Amino acid sequence: MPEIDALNGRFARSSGVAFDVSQLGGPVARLKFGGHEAVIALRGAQVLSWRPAGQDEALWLSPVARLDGEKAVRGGIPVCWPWFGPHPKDPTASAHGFVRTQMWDVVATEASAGSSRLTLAFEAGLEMIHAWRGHARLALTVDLGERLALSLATENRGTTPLELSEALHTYFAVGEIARVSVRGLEGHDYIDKLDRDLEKPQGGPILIDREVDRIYLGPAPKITIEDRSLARRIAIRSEGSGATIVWNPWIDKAARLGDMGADGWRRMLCIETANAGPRMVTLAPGARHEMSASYAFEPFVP
Ligand code: TA6
Repeated sequence: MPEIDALNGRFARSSGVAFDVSQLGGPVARLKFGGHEAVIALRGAQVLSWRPAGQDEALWLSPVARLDGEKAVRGGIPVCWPWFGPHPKDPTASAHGFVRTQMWDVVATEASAGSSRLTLAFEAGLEMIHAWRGHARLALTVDLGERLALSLATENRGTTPLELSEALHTYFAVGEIARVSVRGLEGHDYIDKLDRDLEKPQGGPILIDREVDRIYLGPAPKITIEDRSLARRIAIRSEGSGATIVWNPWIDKAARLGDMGADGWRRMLCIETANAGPRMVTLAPGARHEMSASYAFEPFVP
């Protein structure tokens, strides 16, 4: 566990960046800027909370989340890397890679006139786990300004090409899933993970009235979540991403997961900026790849 006083001594930035131990049991960074606030767990480099000025919490977090590393924290913005979903070859490897339960290092912080910023890094070497045979440096930068912006950068430090799939697995808080529409993916084909991985076309806006687990193919520069019950719209912008996952477990899957609380499935929607499915990234030795997503509230009259 990193020493909180040492972290604050080196990286605290006036009122913009500070470190402490979360009541969930692990070290966190707290970013503040112009009335906006965000909390990032150092374990997993996982954003746990984003509260824009004048708004309720924008991210959903499991009521039983713990930061002890025993289990990936359900909610906030998990970092899925170096594979998305099940390991492509090893069924014993954990889903969504191995960095979301590991402790990351604080490498930089900044409080400027435009934002408060935190950069965390993780060195994934050969000794990591049997399912990984690479050497890479991973960095996640979280920028809290009028938007919340995340950038996930991978540098291949090995001597062979690195095959990569990844996601910022963002759990957005919604008032009532049945009163939400997702726009910006119209006309995209998607892989339906619940129907034999069949590829299907998306007609109009996405409405959620059952379990949905879809990999939408192709870059989607702007996606919006329109939440009629909270009367708010969240705009999601992305770069360096060739796929977007839309996921809601609905009733039965949520019950099987067992860590979503009584009606968590009604209060969340995952829109995940990714490179996944057929849209993998291949990094030559020494090459660097960056995937970014930013989130902002927009005026919305239901
Ligand atoms: O992103 C959707 C998904 O792949 C679902 O299939 C479901 O497994 C979800 O991720 C949660 O995965 P996790 O390993 O965090 O329980």
